[in-house]
Amino acid sequence: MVGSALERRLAREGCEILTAGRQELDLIDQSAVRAWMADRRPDVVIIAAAKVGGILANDTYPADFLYDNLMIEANLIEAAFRNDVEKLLFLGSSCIYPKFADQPIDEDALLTGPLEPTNEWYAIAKIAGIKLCQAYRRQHGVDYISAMPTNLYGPGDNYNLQSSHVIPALIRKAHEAKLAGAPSMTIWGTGTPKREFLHADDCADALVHLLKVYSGNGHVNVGSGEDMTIEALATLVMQIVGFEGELEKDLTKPDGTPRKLMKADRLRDLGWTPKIGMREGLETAYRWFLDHQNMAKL
Ligand code: GFB
Repeated sequence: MVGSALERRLAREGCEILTAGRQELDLIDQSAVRAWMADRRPDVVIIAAAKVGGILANDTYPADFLYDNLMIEANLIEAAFRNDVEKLLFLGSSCIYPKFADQPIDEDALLTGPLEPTNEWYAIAKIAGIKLCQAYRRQHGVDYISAMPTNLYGPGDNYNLQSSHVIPALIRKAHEAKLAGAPSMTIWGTGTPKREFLHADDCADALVHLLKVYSGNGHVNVGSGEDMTIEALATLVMQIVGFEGELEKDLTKPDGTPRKLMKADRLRDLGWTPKIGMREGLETAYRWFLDHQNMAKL
């Protein structure tokens, strides 16, 4: 999802875009990554690839989330260094911060408290990615930077209900409940956790901005600066989809971290603000789902 958004955004920049699709390159395979990098020799590398998923996938496959992400980032960063890549941008996640960090979460809250258990494996891998960039910068003087996006959504999202994040899950559930004429749809947990969301196209725009203007050691939060409860999100999705039934709660499913609104000041001070509002963003995501239902249901 983020890689495609970056391709759309970079098309306006007049640069040659090299992509490494899943079929073409296994990012977990160190020698394949080294060979690809030596052959293509990019000037800039953006690490948008990762093993990602929603709260249940993170909680169910801790080994995959830790191992795959450590390997992907370590292989890419080392291969980039060996091939004199001028600039590298590593993407992390807002789950790197402590479960009970003060809100909104400042970049400096990193490593100040225990992580949220449902996604600590993914978080540890992403923290290691930040530290790799800082270590290569410190030891080798290279311009490797890190950005921490909030929960993202948009075209190309994963709509599998077992592995998806909350927005695609709610879009699909509301759509299917509407078609079935169901009396209700079910959300996981209490509906009280708050989340901050950003459209993938806004995220891509922020990342290109960072590549142009930022060369610092510290990671930068990439968010909208606003959050909402899961229940409010579900109500908005139901309105957009046109499902008028009731909302049920499955309390056997986890809530995860109670809140993770990130402080947006660093990115705003660097001259970037989001452009796509929640309603507009959700409408475009729903349209993409309707146009790609066969693919989205895989
Ligand atoms: O988006 P989500 O799966 O990830 O869940 P996290 C956000 C909130 O939505 C949680 C609730 O409180 C869920 O319990 N929720 C309600 C649902 N209904 C549903 C549903 O049908 N599906 C899903 N998936 N959630 C992830 C991390 O945490 O956020 C990752 O696990 C990553 O590592 C990502 O950082 C951005 O926001 O809880």
